Amino acid sequence: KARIAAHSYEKYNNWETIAAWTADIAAQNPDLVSRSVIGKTYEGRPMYLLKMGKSGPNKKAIFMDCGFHAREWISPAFCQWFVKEAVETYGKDSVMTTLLNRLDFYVLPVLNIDGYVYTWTNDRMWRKTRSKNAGSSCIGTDPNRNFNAGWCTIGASKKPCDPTYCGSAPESEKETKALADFIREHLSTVKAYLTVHSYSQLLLFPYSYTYKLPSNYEELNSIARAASKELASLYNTKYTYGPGATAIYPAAGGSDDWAYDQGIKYSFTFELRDTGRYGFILPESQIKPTCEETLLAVKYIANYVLQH
Ligand code: ING
Ligand code: ZN
Repeated sequence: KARIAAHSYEKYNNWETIAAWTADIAAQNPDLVSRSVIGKTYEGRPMYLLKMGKSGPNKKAIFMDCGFHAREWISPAFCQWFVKEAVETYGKDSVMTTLLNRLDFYVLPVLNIDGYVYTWTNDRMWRKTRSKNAGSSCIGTDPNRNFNAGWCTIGASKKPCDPTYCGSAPESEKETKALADFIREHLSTVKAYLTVHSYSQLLLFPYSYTYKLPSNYEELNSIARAASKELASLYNTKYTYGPGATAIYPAAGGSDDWAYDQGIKYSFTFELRDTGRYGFILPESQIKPTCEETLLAVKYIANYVLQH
C-alpha cells in the first residue's frame, strides 16, 4: 500500500492525510487532545472529532466544524491550523493557555468527508454530500440546507440535481445527523457553535432562515464587530458581519440557525478568504495568513464566551 502523503499546515491535505494527522496529533498530545468518532459518512468513512483542553471539572465547551462544503478547502485547513496552534502555544501564549485550561474545544476537521474526497479525485468544484437520491440520478444533498431550521422554506431547493438541495428530510444525511446528535447530547456544556466556510470574508450569525432578529442580536453584532476588528488587525482583511439573511442571502436549514434554536446563543458562520479573485481555489500561499487572522477572531469569540 502506498505511503500517506506528508501532512503540512501550509498545504491542502487530502482526507487520508488528515485522518492520519488526527491520530498523530492526539497520540502526541495525550494531556491536551483526544480523538473520538461521532459517526460514519454515507460512504462509510469514520467522522473524527478532536476534543482539546486540559481536563477539569464543569468545563464549558465550544464546538467548531470545518468542511461542510467539499470545495471550500481553506476551511479544513483552518481547523487543522487551530489544533496546531492550540498544542504549540499552550503554556506559552497566555490567552490560549487560559482558554484550554478553562474550556474544551470540540473540533470536527471535515464534516462532509465523502464530498471532500470527491473534490480531490473527480470534481474540484463539488459542494454537496455524495448520497444517492431516490428517483433521481443526481447525487448529494447540501449539508448546510439539511438542518431542522425552517427546513427548505427559503434559499434552498427541493430538486436533487441542484447544489442547494435540502435533502429528503431534515438530517437525512448521515453526516448532519451525526453532528446534530453529538450537539444534542452535549447541550449542557456547548456554549458556542462555530462553522467555517468560504468564501466572501463574512462573519454571519442567526438568522438565515428568517429576517427575524435573534433575541441577543445586539450582543452577537457587537461580538462579530470586535472579532472582525481583531481579524483585520493582522493583514487588514476586511470582513462584513451581520445576520445571514441580510449579510449574505436568506437560506434555511443551516447549522448555525439550528444550533442557535437549540439554545446555543453564540452561533457563528465564518466565510473565509477571499472575496472572489480565487474564490474556492484559494492558493496555498494564502493558507498561513488566512489561518493566522481567523485564529484571532476565534480566540476573541472563545474568550468572550469564557467570560460570559
Ligand atoms: N455559504 C453559506 C451557504 O451554506 C450560509 C451561507 C450560512 C447559509 C449560514 C445559511 C446559513 O450557502 C457558503 N459559501 O457555503
Ligand atoms: Zn459553504
